[in-house]
Amino acid sequence: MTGTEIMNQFSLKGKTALVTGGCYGIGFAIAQALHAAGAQITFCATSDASVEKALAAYAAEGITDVKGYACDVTDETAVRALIDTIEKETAPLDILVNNAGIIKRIPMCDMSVEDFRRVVDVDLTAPFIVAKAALPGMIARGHGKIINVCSILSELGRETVAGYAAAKGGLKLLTQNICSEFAGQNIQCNGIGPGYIATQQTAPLRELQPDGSRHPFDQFIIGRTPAGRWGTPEDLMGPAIFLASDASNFVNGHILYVDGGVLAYIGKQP
Ligand code: NAP
Ligand code: GCO
Repeated sequence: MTGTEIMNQFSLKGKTALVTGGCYGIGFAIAQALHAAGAQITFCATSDASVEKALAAYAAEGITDVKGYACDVTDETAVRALIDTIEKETAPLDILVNNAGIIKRIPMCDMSVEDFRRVVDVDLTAPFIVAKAALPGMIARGHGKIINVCSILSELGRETVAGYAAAKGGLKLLTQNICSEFAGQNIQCNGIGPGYIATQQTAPLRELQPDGSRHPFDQFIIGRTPAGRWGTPEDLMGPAIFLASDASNFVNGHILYVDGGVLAYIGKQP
């Protein structure tokens, strides 16, 4: 291969992507990255208000050809309609990024089963619903890329996040299962497993204390991360382009952890 051909493997020119929850935080950064690599971007969020706000944020970044839709990813009928609309209004989907997610931090014995179910519904069942809706078209066209946004909590547990860790652990295995079932049809399904990333979702863990000092959890994460810092949404950009592009055509069922080394590290010695 020539140098140009090698670098062209990373291009997403002519591809269409759906990023669920691509309004801000990690989803927004991934959408920006796929757009920069040449893809046409679509995204969904929970409400028209979220979509409008996000469209303004994309425009502020100079991205005006993005399309946003209000769609609850846990609603199978709405998701099927969303995929149909995208395929009619934009183009058939080449890339799906299951990014939408929620967390509820509640000690397990205080957590209601409804709260547990809602987290699993959004973080695990919804990626199944959206992938199930996107796969038949991908199979018919002979190619497709699915990226599931997992977490280091796909591998580790911690206090107060029973629903989230159960869902993200399940999402890792759903990723492997989609690979197992559809790799033969040239579908690559991989996960990105962010470590602790500074977004709205983790803002409560970084709030300054009344005396101006850092939140104890913030200090804990800095100490637990060999890189010595929180990740940023931008840290997910390169990995997302890689997993969405032809450069990763033989990478399948893999979870690419983007965690500053957390999973490699036993913790600081005393
Ligand atoms: P975030 O800032 O809270 O953004 C979550 C996005 O998901 C929002 O756009 C939200 O839409 C959307 N969403 C939530 N429920 C939805 C639903 N039922 N239907 C459609 N959209 C829905 O989260 P983030 O921190 O960027 O995280 C993004 C993903 O990365 C999540 O899956 C999260 O679990 C995962 N993750 C995050 C971290 C981290 O440290 N931040 C680490 C590992 C993994 P609205 O704007 O309409 O609410
Ligand atoms: C928490 C955090 C995590 C992160 C992330 C870690 O309360 O422990 O919110 O769940 O969001 O998923 O990778």
